[in-house]
Amino acid sequence: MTNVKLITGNLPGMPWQDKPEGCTAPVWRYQENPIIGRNPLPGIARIFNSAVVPYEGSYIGVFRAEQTNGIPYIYLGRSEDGIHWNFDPERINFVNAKGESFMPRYAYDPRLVKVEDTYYIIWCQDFYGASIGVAKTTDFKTFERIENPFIPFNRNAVLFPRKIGGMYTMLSRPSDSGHTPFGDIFLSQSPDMEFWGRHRHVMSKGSNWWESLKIGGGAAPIETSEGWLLFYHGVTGTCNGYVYSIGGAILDIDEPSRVKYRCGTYLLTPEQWYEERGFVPNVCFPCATLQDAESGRIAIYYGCADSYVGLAFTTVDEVVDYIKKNSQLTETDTELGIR
Ligand code: BMA
Repeated sequence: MTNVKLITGNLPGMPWQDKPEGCTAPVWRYQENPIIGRNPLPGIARIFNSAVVPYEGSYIGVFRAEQTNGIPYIYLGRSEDGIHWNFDPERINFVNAKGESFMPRYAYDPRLVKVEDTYYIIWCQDFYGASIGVAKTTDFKTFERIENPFIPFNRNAVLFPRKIGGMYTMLSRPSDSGHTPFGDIFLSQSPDMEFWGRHRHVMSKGSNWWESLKIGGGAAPIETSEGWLLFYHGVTGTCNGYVYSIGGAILDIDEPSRVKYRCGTYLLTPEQWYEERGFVPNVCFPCATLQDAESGRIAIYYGCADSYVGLAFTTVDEVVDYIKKNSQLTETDTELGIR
């Protein structure tokens, strides 16, 4: 039994490795990382920053696949164990409501979230500037794009896995057209996944140095008895470029624009060769989790150095305890976030 309850389903067969002997960190890596290596498919140079969900007794995922011409698209993958993946040879064919092909010009950093009976894919795409695209599916055969939720520029949109106060709720990170050197997390709500409003500020970039440049939502928030557990990315700027680490926060369950706890230290930072070395060095970029309510286990899927997919593990007790013990909050964290 866990002290902190995961208010999610059970997933006893999910990927898992016990914490290595002597490890003092709250989150530990899968020993066989990376789980997806370079050139995973003909015409695809790298897969990273990708999201998975349990589906019909196994796993399904949406993968950021960088084609050999450098343009990213989203590919579907399936797995029996959540570790070894088979990818469709062609990118996902998004359609409009009439069933006609409706492809984004590019698509990257997908998240995949089930709300009620529908799976939503949320990604970054061109909308006369970088912004957010959304599609829905119930069968992973037809992927219908719905209205773009936000005007440019915006990235890192992450949907909550259930309605809050009767509203679909999405985090996002307003940005600019380039490699944005700033950025806070905001929240917006919608009655229908089409019209978005009630915008609230959630968290600013951090006062601690590892997240002093910008932050962005990561995996879909996980419902727990302490609030919404959010794994996000925090970025620092160095003389050699940006460094992306994984941070943790707990948001109020009914008013998630209020941060209850926010870890002053990172949970995972680039240390291994596959995180430090790659197309973009020094990137740990969380996009999804799997969790098992019974055991409290959590598996985090994260992009590594814009080149690989890695897995890391923790338990809800351990990570919530760590975030609470190391919490440092500011006024912009705890307030409702409207001015
Ligand atoms: C961000 C996004 C991510 C990427 C990161 C590091 O702006 O483009 O997809 O992982 O930069 O390059």
